[in-house]
Amino acid sequence: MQRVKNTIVRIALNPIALLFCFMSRAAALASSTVPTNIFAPQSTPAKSIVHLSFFVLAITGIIFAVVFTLLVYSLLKFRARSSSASSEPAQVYGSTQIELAWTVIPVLIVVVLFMATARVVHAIQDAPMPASAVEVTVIGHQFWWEYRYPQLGVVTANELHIPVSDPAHPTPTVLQLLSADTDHSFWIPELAGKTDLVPNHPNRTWMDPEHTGTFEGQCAQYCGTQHAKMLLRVSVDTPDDFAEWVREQRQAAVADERVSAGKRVFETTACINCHSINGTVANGRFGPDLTHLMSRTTIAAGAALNTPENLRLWIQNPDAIKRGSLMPAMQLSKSDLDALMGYLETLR
Ligand code: HEC
Ligand SMILES: [Cu+2]
Repeated sequence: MQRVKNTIVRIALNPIALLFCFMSRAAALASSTVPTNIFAPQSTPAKSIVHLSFFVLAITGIIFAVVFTLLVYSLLKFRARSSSASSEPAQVYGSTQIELAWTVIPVLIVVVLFMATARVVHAIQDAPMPASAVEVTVIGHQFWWEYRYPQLGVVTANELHIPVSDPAHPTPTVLQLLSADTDHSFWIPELAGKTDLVPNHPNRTWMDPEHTGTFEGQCAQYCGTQHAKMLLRVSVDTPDDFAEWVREQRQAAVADERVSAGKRVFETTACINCHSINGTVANGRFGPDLTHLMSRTTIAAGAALNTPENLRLWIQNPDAIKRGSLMPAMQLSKSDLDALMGYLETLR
């Protein structure tokens, strides 16, 4: 008896808990500065997805309202009465009309939803791109993002820079999505729909943001231990800022005589097997390109801000910031670490 009672209490409490959960989430959304918001699209693909979602929500909302009203009506109108306790309600068997209605109507609804979705998929996937489009190859790694701009000769990591797209002269960015290891998913809710990065199966998406600013996202496909710290940051720049950023990124790493000791530490340890620094012997591709490390605001795919303390901690012990990342703790002596830090801080 106690068990039955417990179960009933639990079932009754569940929706209440759920409601509280939603309410607190909604309050948090309303009060805080939300990093991302699927209801505030800033780019054509994200907009068509939001419109489609509202359309689907409207149709399913109408279905819900109709079914719920009929249910409540029937429950009240036809509820058991003491006067009719012994008799059965009218039984309907094999009515062709009813059978047809509840087969044809749902089929029609599904067809409408299917067509609306297919239209949006086609509009996004097969959109013609102007010659001015910026091409970026995005490569998902456990647990960071590599960005290559083949037309511009730029290679960077984790923080994507793209130009704002003026609707009068669109400069969309086309992303070629690849993976170096396992499935990842690229998702900047305000700019474009979720698209997977699948090994040996290039995918494609694009975005044409109307406003400058920083947009955030996150790997949306579980890809291993540190999937949760595989964040995305997109900086949408004015055309001038973008051109300036490209100009800076194309330059070889700064060669400063005063930090040659630190450079030597870098070039004589395993760092160079995994990292590239343009203009040095380091040309590893297992980890992020470090040529312009200091131009990024975060390290380790958004896991920490790029401050001298965090950078030092990261090189001493990556697990302290991102447990399970694929960079080993390099066990450098204090003097080597000091020299190395001096060098890394010049990589603007
Ligand atoms: C076995 C390969 C490997 C070695 C060796 C290695 N790293 Fe890394 N490193 C990585 C990987 C992988 C990441 C990305 C980790 C992540 O974000 O999940 C990384 C990230 C970094 C980052 C952060 C870059 C960014 O923009 O997020 C820095 C800085 C860095 N490594 C410096 C070094 C230095 C300095 C050394 C040598 C003392 C070194 N690494 C040795 C693989 C390696
Ligand atoms: Cu991932």
